[in-house]
Amino acid sequence: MRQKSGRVIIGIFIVAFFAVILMPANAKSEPVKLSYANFPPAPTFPCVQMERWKKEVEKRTNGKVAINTYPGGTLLGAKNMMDGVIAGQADIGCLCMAYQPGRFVTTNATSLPVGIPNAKVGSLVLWDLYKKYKPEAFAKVKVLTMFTTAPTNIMSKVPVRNLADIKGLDLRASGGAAQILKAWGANQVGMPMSATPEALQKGVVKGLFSSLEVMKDFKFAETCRYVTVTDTVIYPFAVVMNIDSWNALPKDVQKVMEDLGTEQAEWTGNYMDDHVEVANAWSKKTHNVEFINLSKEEKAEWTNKLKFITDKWIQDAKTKGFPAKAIVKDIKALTKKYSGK
Ligand code: 3IO
Repeated sequence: MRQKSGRVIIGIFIVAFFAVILMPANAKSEPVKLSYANFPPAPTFPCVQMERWKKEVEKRTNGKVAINTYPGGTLLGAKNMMDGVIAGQADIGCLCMAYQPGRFVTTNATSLPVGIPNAKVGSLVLWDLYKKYKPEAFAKVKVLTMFTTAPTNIMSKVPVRNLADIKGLDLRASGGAAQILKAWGANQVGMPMSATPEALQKGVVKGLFSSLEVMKDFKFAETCRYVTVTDTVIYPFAVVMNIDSWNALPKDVQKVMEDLGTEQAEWTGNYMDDHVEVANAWSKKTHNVEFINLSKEEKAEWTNKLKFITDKWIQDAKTKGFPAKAIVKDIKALTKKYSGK
């Protein structure tokens, strides 16, 4: 009797011993490590949202995952972000879809001139559009969130007050925004944002067409002393994850990331809208940047020149087999919904 209970006690100790040395190794001390690549420098909005997402995921998973962030194209650059993530060179990557307009047809339709008023609305519209259509372009990745910039404006070294001023002017833009510049008669030069500081410095371009927070975050206000207020189209972004890295995650970690999708889109939109305000005040105060408002008649002419773009896009996308009319209709309806109209 005594001997038997002694063996039981030893048995319990052995089980407890292995439980103690094995369990923490699984459950606690070894977080899943994920790399997250981004193309522009750390102070810019795609990286600010990246750090916020990292912090939230690490917090909400109680340290089950550890995310290493790589801003500034140190792991993947602007144009190989999608393929790099698919190939597993990074677990997660943030990309600007405008840099590959033919690849992301459905989601890039949000950069048609349909009047998205700000980044918050843009981000929620884009994210809903993605969830509705689940475009084939993302079949090989897990999409974690999407968001947009605030509407685009002209930042330039020379003042642009009318269509005559913009005629033949070398201005940088990508994707949907590039088409807008062409329609206004500019000499549109295409390159990712990350290549723009050097192009401006070398004089390859005389300005750019993007959201205005870059005046501060890239210090473009040092060379571009003029802003022409057009508030035209947004640039759409996506955050994607390697599908094997995603499938390897514990279910509860996946849930944390999925639950963050809409919240992150809205957070980033809000951050962008607020930050544009901060940057505009800074540009005026620090570099005496002139904000040029087009007269009503002038503005009408500029808007007129963009009228063909959406119809042309519908025709082209339809030819490629996309439900183009429905996509545009949905973007317009979602824009109304989130604008509170
Ligand atoms: C952008 C891209 C990287 C960092 C900051 C940014 N602000 C607006 C954009 C949009 C964009 O990708 C572009 O090319 O204008």
